[in-house]
Amino acid sequence: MLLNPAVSGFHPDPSVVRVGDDYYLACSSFEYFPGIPLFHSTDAEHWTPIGHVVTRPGQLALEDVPTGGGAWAPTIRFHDGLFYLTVADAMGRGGLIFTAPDPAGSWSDGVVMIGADGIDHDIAWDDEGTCYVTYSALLLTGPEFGTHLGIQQVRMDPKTGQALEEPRSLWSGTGLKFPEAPHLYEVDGTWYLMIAEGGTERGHGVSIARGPSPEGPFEGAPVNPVYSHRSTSHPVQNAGHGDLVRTDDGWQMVLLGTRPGGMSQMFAPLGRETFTTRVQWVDGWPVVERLELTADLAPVEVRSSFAEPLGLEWLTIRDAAPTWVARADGRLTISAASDAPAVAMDAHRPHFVGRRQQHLASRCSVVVDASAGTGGLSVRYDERHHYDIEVSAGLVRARVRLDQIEQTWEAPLPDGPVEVWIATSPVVPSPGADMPDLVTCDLVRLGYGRGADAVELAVVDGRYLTSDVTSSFTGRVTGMYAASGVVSFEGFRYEGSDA
Ligand code: 6LW
Repeated sequence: MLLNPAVSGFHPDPSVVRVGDDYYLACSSFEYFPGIPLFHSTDAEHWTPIGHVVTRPGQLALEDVPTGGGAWAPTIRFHDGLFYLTVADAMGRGGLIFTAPDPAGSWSDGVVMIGADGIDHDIAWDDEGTCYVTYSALLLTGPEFGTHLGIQQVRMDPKTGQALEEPRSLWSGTGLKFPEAPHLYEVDGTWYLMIAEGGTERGHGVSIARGPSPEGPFEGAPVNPVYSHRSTSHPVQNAGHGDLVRTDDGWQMVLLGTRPGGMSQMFAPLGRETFTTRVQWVDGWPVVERLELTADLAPVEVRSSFAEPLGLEWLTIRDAAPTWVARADGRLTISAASDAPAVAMDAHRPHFVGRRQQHLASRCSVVVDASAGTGGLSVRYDERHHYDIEVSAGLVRARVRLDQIEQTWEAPLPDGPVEVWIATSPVVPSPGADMPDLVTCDLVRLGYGRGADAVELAVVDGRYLTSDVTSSFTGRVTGMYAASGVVSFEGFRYEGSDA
């Protein structure tokens, strides 16, 4: 049984490549910086973070990207001694090609593709070295915003990003909605065009066609989708958006999926994560094994002392050059923006440093010194959907922000540093429970103080902080922020468990 999730927490749209004995995997990162996380593995099962493609300002147009936009659906490939990564900077720079000699970085500034308008760009070469870019022609600019022209392809000069012909339409699935995530492979002389269709929600699936050349003509598999969890009660839903890789023991598919909670399996707190499963080839078509969740994932505890530079898990929002965060004496100091809104986490670019929630049961805690400002911990999906626990002189405040709706709970505090925490616990449907308790995914607890002095200020339904409800389709990210003045943080701890 393969380890699943392969990469937990908000890590959608995985793409994988093998080079020699090494495997590399890349995921989407939307408005977060650093962008496009990369993982390495020597067995295509255990993945270690090695860096990001986007590590400098200008590689993505992050600063003003609307919610839901940013880095979407990378494809990672290796050709002629160079790694290539194509991605759509959705509602930002558009389709991009990055290159690097070593995937751990650094990556190029990115060339904008011209003449291949859409998302989910795949890049492939035939034996003569002709480069093909195949993509989902969803138009995200201009008057035709939102129009979907199906799967298209162009021959391209990958150095300049210039398409060498007008887009040609290719096989676009069985007619389900949103044909997307195309990948092109040559397997023993036959070309395969694999796509996702059915939409990235519960109807998601993987379909495939084959043909004699990278340009087709393509003929769909006798049974498509070749993989989907739609209309099943599998604990992983939304399964789709796959990429294939040949391993020493056969083939594997990496794909995205969610882990929704509650009886209706409607709400997935962590967003779309990366899973993997084995693939056999029968009569020239892939037969995909049903993926299994790994039952015995060990609990995790990560302490960040801030004595060392911040690790690869830390993220900022729409800010590739944060000048407002500093480290000294084992503390992280965040200075608030002078123009921060009354609710700081409502800002488009809040002064926030956070990490993904990667387990269904989780707890983040940190000691806050708010003697020179106001700040705390927030778990967010986006600027319109977040739960905060905030400290200011003599006061601690829990807040739920759900679009225009806001509720707060307050308690007086003695002055001085205080530990605040945000904990999540999955809700297991039980007999006699009220309907809301049967359909929700988890509870989010916001509180302060330690041990016997711990005070739970609010317990909130977690379903409102899922991509099924929010404006974004990312995942939960929890971290520290400043709302006014200068706030310092010590001893951040993330604990997680899926048991
Ligand atoms: C991704 C596309 C998708 O580009 O969501 O709806 C986009 N499906 O495949 C962002 O993850």
